[in-house]
Amino acid sequence: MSPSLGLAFCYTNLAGSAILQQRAEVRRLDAQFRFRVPTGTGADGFTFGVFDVPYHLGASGGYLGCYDNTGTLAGLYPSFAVEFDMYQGGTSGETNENHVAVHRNYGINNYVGAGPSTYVPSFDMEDGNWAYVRISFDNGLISVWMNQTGFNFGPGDLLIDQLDVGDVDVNGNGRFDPFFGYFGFTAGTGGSLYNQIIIDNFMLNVIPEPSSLALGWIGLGSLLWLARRGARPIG
Ligand SMILES: [Ca+2]
Ligand SMILES: [Ca+2]
Ligand SMILES: [Ca+2]
Repeated sequence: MSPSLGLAFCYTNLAGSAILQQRAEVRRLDAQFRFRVPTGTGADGFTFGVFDVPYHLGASGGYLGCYDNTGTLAGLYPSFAVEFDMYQGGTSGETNENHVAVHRNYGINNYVGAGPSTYVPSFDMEDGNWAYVRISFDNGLISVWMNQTGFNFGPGDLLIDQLDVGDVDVNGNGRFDPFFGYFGFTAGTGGSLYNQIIIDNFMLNVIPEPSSLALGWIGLGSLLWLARRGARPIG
């Protein structure tokens, strides 16, 4: 039986993260997992991201445990995240409560692409059924596939197609350059909550490059839970 990760909590206004404690070069990677949201009152969602530190934890609520709510971090550190957002918040320009988006550098307003809630799955992510996800990243271009039928993704499951994350390494040249980072999940609850966001069948392949550290395929058992008090203070 595959290990599972329970993200989110039976309490409001909390943030959490589970981040692999092994640093690797962020250049090409492939990740897949499935998730479901069985119970709760509807907020907020989670991210799969690349972080500059192994203990990152952002703010709760619509910040999804990933983003900075004070501006202390936003724009300053190499990072990006694919968010699975199931609550329409009032502060980030969202126009729906069921979207996937790519944000960079811990900024809730630093979304990549056409709009903060442009990429809408063909199903309701909080309907309690398993949602299957594949994320691929290739030298700055990120693609996301999703369905509710299984890991055999077809062209119709492609939700985000080679979106350019841009200068996430923050060296100022306007384009992606490889950097070293950490991989994992974050989540947040707000005034409403999900009792659980269950993630399993997680596989990550950080694809080897000459002269770089290869992680190979790893699974969910490698992730480490972090408590709120163990995180970098941002607020
Ligand atoms: Ca969002
Ligand atoms: Ca939201
Ligand atoms: Ca750059």
